Amino acid sequence: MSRGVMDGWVRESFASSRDFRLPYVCDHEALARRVWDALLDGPGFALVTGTPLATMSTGQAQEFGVSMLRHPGEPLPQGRGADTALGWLVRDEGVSAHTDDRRFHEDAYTSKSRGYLHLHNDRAVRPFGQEPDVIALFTHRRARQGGASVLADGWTLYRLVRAEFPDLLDRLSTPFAFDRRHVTPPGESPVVWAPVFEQADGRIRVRCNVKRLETGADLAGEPLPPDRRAALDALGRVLARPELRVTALLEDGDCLVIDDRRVLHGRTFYEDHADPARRRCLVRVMLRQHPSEHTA
Ligand SMILES: O=C(O)CCC(=O)C(=O)O
Ligand SMILES: [Fe+2]
Repeated sequence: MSRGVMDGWVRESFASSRDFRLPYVCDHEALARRVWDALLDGPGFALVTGTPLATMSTGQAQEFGVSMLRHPGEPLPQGRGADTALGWLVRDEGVSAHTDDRRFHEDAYTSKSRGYLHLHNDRAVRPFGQEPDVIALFTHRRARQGGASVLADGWTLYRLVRAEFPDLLDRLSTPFAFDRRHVTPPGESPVVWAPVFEQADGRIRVRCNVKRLETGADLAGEPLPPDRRAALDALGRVLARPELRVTALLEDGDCLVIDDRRVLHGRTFYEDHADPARRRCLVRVMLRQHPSEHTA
């Protein structure tokens, strides 16, 4: 890996996926230390290869994912009501993120679709009232075709916006409305307000989901003035650059661990197996960092 990854990486920063792969070890405490090194002192993500979760039933896979990650952080509940789980199943349940007229479908759980997912971080919308520091995506079963993970560095995004659109950076540090209709906790507002970029503990933190920023403004009843619209357009234009993206096709058993405060993730469209028992299924775990790790 090239030096300077702490300033932000681009695809060329990695000679190969070996630069971010970590072989699974059954000492989960030791694994947690390596994961935190990659998250806090490396590129902000790690691909843990070869966990035993691929050979388990789906229920066991959910339990294994949660227990493997108890060392790095505190797993957070996801879902609403009876659907709540620490290990959330990401699989196609027939949901489409787009309506028939190709409009984005704001209420859909995009994690329950097989469509393309644009780059985002989960914490941007405070899903189910949670603010995860880290998310992990375990591949229980991969798709027949497609469904690759796509990553982009939020620190690179920040650096490029600062260099190329300096007058828009201030706007992005003020609160924007995010539409979270699909993950609103009961009785709470479907809009959350937060800046795209903020500083915490001497690091930049990113909240980005361009689609949900667009619909968020309408939902909040506060159409974007031209300068804030221009700031979101700049964000979208920078994020669209292919040279910023790393794409990784996860094998069964692989687990992608991402610092959700820094690195954005997305997914390519996928085709599933006809046999329901073989269809793509990921277990998503969201973590809050244990206080002791803040000084790691
Ligand atoms: O299906 C995937 O690879 C990612 C889904 C996703 O972004 C999520 O569940 O947060
Ligand atoms: Fe996500």
